Amino acid sequence: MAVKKSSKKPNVSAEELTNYYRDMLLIRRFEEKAGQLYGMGLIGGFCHLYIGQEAVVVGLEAAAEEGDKRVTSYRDHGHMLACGMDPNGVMAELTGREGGYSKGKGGSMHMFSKEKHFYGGHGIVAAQVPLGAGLAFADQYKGNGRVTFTYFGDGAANQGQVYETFNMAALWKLPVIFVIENNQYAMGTSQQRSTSSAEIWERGKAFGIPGEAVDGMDVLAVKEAGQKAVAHARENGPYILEIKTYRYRGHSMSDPAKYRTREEVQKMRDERDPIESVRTLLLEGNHASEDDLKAIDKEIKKIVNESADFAKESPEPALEELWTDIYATEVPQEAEA
Ligand SMILES: Cc1ncc(C[n+]2csc(CCOP(=O)(O)OP(=O)(O)O)c2C)c(N)n1
Ligand SMILES: [Mg+2]
Repeated sequence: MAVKKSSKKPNVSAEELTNYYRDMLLIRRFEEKAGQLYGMGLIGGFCHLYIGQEAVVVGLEAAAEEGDKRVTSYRDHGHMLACGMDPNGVMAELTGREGGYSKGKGGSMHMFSKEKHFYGGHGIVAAQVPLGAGLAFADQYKGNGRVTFTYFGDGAANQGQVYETFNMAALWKLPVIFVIENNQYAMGTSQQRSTSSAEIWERGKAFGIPGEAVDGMDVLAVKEAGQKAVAHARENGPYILEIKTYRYRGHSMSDPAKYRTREEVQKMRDERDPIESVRTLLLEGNHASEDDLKAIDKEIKKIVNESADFAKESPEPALEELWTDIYATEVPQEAEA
């Protein structure tokens, strides 16, 4: 498997490395808290955690510029936090409260932020892929130089609409990066059982779309590949990043996880954890002390605990809200760039 890794002696500042550590830790602790609130019955419906996959969004956000867009599936909390959405608003939405990004009416899978150029949160597998190409089409039409990160899973990669989208994106040279988050499982089905080829990104070759496989447990490798993909997409059209990653938790909170062994998960946690490896780089490079890292941990826990308190204190939406936000009341004449 030709997976791109970053060099062991990274050309990266202590500050940058510390930021990646902090951003990945925020996602991890936020997701752990969401898991707890789910267990307490404070979050209803579906809830798909991102634990294990943090380096993917953090690495790619490091390659994005202001105004670039992102769209993803239902496993979306990490994407929202990584692009700068407010943890309070995300947690309040998970708990179905008024202070949430969709006023408590969307839940885990249906959040949106025009301000942060985050276009959801989609519950239908692969449905966001043509939408991502559509966002890229709009940017190309406006000539604003923006790119769209269109995230989807290894399971979604077996959907027909992905290939209809590849065709049009290649034909029109749309500024889109197709990010396949290959976490090796689609719900309860491993990639080996469901997918004819191990290297999903190679399917782009049939459409003339270049791409590569990337080590998704290495945030620096993801960032490097992301920068290359962004440069390509801005000038020449679509690019595919198949990011090999792993989810530690079940598919959703209601997954008995009988399709893999505990040992497999433990091995990944012990040997490949993306946060632990940045921690090691920080300590071994003398960029941070144990105390510095403890202070970051404390700071992150505070943010996450505050988001849980905010969510619990925010009221449920009023009954009248059932009748709002159903139809668009305004049609934008000229959307901003
Ligand atoms: C069109 C459609 N078919 C089936 C489902 C049920 N479903 C939800 S997630 C999922 C698996 C997707 O796996 P993958 O794309 O690898 O993403 P991951 O959950 O691993 O992030 C399935 C089959 C759905 N939501 N939509
Ligand atoms: Mg998957």
